[in-house]
Amino acid sequence: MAPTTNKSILEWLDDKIKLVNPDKVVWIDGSNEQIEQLRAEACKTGEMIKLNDELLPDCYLHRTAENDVARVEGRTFICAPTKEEAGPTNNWMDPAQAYEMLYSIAKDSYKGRTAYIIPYSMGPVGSQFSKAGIEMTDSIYVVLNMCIMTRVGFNVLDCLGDSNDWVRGLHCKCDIDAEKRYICQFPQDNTIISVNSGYGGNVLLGKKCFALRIASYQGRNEGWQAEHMLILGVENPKGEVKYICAAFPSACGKTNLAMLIPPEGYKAKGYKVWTVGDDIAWIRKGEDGRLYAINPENGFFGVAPGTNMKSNPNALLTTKKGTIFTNVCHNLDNNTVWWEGLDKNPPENAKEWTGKPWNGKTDEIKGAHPNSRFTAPAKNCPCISSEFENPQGVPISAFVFGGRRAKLAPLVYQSRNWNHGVFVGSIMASETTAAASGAVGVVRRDPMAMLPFCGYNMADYWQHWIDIGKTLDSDKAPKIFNVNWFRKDEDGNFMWPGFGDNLRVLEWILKRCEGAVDAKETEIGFVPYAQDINLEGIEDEVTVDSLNAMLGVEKELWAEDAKSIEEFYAKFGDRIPAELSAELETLKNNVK
Ligand code: GTP
Ligand code: SPV
Ligand code: MN
Repeated sequence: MAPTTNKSILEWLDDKIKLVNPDKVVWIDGSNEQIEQLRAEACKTGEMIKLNDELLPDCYLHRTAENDVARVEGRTFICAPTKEEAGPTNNWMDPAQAYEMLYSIAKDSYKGRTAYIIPYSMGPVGSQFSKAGIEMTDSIYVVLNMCIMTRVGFNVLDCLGDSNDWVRGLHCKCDIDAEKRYICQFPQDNTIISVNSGYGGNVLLGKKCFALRIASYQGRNEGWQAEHMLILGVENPKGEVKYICAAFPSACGKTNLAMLIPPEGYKAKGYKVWTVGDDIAWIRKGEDGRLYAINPENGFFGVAPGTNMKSNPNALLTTKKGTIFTNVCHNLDNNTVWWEGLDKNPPENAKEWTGKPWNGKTDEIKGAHPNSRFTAPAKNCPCISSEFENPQGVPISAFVFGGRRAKLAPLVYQSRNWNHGVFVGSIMASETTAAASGAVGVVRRDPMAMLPFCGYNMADYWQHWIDIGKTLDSDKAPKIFNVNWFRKDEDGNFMWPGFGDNLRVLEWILKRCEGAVDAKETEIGFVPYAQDINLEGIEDEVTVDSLNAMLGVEKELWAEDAKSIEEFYAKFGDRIPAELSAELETLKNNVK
């Protein structure tokens, strides 16, 4: 019996169940008993491997197909009524055609399988920020991941009542045929259909498909924002906590910044960092006129390689129980997991991520896939914020944009005002990473880190940012900054130590928000005076000269960049907000 009488849900499910034709239908209630039972079943079929219960209690390993290890941007579509509405940065398909094609792929694809129906909430159940979704899937892996990443349970249905405001999600594994893989969003229909994949961002439909692509569209219509942003709180020695939201592209340091451990000197003074979210922020104006953010997720789907007790101990500790590891290396000696950058001792008796024997002695074959990930409950995180469950969210002092850029972008700079800040976000560029299939290390424009995730025309999304700014009093609007941890020297080495030391930059950012420190006005915005970035404890790693080089604004490079921004903007025709065109003119004049 269905645990709801909501007609819109029952009708949709009835229709989709007829389409995919499962042997059995199971509602997911999120209970421990049910989760245990599904884990056992997945271990029996080999879909999951139970890991050492003493070292990694309730942890599992899963391997995806070798052709299915990352998001597939080329096969991700925004199926809006017109191509214009999807805009030049999205793939578009006519909704009627898309439905027809997807239904023909999905037809009877659950034969011999079970349909799992997952009612879930993005955001704390009942919060005014939150939204409900239902995902139907034929994958236990998806069920178990959704039970970590979202709030799953029948209370979501109770809260929803008879409302039609819920996101429909249909996932069909089919036979993981890469040629028939499609990730389709229908923003106007609150609908997502994903076929022929079993990988994270393609199939955990609450995450990128709903909480960013569909939600960004909803937010535009309803006056709020869905952003690819971490949320962190910085607690100063007086015990005051200020919150920052930061947008970096995939695998560019959100999880790391969100969980950072202050450098020794800061720790001694009493600084602390609290994690509210590591990937997605939903943002709306509060009654006091400030912007508030929640993390709609309930867990972390984090990049494994490079995570270690030095770079991100909080993330590593978060993965010690109740975690699903995907595409990492399996250490057969003690039935645990390993990845590049965990430590310097690759296991000698192991299986690499595809399941083939591996002895850790070759550099050519990696133990873990570069985009291997952990799915870990947020409540495991040693630095999880006390505000994590706060239905009102946390007040934002600053927005930070940033990407991977070996050259050009300084370590940090501040925009002159809100509209200039929106411009700074819109011109973000970053080197591509393994988070999506395709070439790695190619610089591309990735506005607000939303290039793969904006559910409508990016120019309209920028307009939405501008419009939000118009509703904010200037003393309440978050200040907007840009950072770049990835600037390289002539020899190709990172110039900034990064990770925990990034707090030194956050300190400057928060001081700027309070008006407590001066800055140098340059062609691109406000840049710190070198003496205002605290280098205590890292003087032998970062000299004042190299800091000055990282803070440098090279006019010729910016003039070139301005040309490329102009070309990028041209793709949007006259949809570009006038405010942003004006900012581009200012930049061109400044760097002439
Ligand atoms: P998604 O989950 O894909 O959205 O990514 P994310 O932004 O959360 O990425 P994450 O924090 O997992 O970043 C992973 C990569 O960034 C790893 O290769 C890290 O080593 C690298 N990284 C993170 N912070 C820093 C930093 O401050 N400096 C340098 N040089 N590398 C960093
Ligand atoms: C990203 O690629 O930005 C991620 C991982 O956070 S995924 O959920 O696969 O999109
Ligand atoms: Mn992400």
